[in-house]
Amino acid sequence: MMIQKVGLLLFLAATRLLCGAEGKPNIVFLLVDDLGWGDFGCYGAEFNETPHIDKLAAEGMRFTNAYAACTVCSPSRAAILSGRYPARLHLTDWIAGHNKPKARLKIPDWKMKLDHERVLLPEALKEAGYATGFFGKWHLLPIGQPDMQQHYPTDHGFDINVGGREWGQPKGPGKYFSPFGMPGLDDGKPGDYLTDKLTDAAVDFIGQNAGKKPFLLYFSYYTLHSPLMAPKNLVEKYEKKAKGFENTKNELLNPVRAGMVECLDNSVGRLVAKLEEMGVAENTIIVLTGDNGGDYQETSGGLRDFKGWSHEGGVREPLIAKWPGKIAKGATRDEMVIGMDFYPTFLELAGLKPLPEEHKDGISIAPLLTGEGKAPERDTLFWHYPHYHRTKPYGAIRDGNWKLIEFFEDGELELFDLKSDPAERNNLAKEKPETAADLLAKLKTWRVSVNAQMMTPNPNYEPSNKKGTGKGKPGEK
Ligand SMILES: [Ca+2]
Repeated sequence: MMIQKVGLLLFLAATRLLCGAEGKPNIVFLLVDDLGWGDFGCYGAEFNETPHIDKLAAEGMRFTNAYAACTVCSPSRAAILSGRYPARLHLTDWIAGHNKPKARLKIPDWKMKLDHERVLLPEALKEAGYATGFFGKWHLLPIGQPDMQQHYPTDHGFDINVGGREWGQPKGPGKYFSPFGMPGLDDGKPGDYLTDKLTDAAVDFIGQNAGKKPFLLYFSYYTLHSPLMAPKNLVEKYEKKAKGFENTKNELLNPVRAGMVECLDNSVGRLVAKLEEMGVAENTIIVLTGDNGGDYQETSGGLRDFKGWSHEGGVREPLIAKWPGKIAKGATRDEMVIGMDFYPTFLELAGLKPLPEEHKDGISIAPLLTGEGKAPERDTLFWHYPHYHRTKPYGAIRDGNWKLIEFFEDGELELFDLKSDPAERNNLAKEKPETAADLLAKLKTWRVSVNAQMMTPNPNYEPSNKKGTGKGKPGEK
């Protein structure tokens, strides 16, 4: 272990000894997989029913410009845990990613794990006296590498791991239904549903710790990732609803996925009820967001594209935060927020000193949440995806209301004014070349500053081989 890390951990432990952990707020962090910007009622959905989540938003704060750090799973998760851009971590694709040996550009030698040298969010909170529980999808194990067994949630600061393994989706014998084949999770009985069983375990964790020790409940739902599977009664409910549904917003009328959303909503309701039952709801911060966009255009709430794409539907996420008496009820904020921000935000809300050498790319949004202190002055965010997926490899910058996307293969630029054109329909790159050039320069400067890995010309490029190189239309893999 690096000396710097030992020093930081000692510092945090001293904080605990000097100040104690008593009275510190509990943190419930709910990370939904493949969550579209338009999936919840409080973000405009009319087909999906999310009464508990809508109540959470009504009792807390809702953000309209919250972002995932990447358009696919693993980098977005790594950014939340580390407070660092995926580009800085060199962890820039879902694990294990796509290998495209015939593509025009060569993919850099990227990392499939989080370095142990880093002090991650759960490690910082654990040293400060928190109980730390991980539930659900991890997707940060270096598959096939010799040290794979050293990168489970419990190797990165969590006391317990319920469900986390190398999988990016349920791959057990029954997938979303029992048996699940996940570490630390009761396999249940035939018909038991994964989201419910993970919630059982999370509810138990609250029961065990509430009032005894502050806790971080990190619930990283497998849902709403494919394969789409939901309990029969809910599928039937939404099959009925779909018949004759007036679909004015071009929503996804998929009864199975809507059933999954309702199970998620029930899970949130059960967690809130348990916090209330244990008498700790007032001293608990709940944050709910997603790791990347939904897997369908129709889940994006009118934004362009979805998971795996460079446009807003791939990365803009619902974000809801509730802390009774501290975060204003029913408030909406339009400031930009991104995955790396949760780490310093939780430290500040817990009354802990920031660790700026760790969460280098995150800023605390605590002042936005509580209305106390100086609001952050950041108006620029970046994305870096040197990989082929649904999209062609790209980098992007959002600077105020401007968004520029640079496609690495040919240098093609797309420039959008998100204020007048939130759906990114009008590419202004040719009309506003100076703005495009200014943003491109900022994007390039940022890439150097984080030591981003770049693509290189591929000596084995075969122009005729287009399969899976991001030339497809939305919806094609
Ligand atoms: Ca995901």
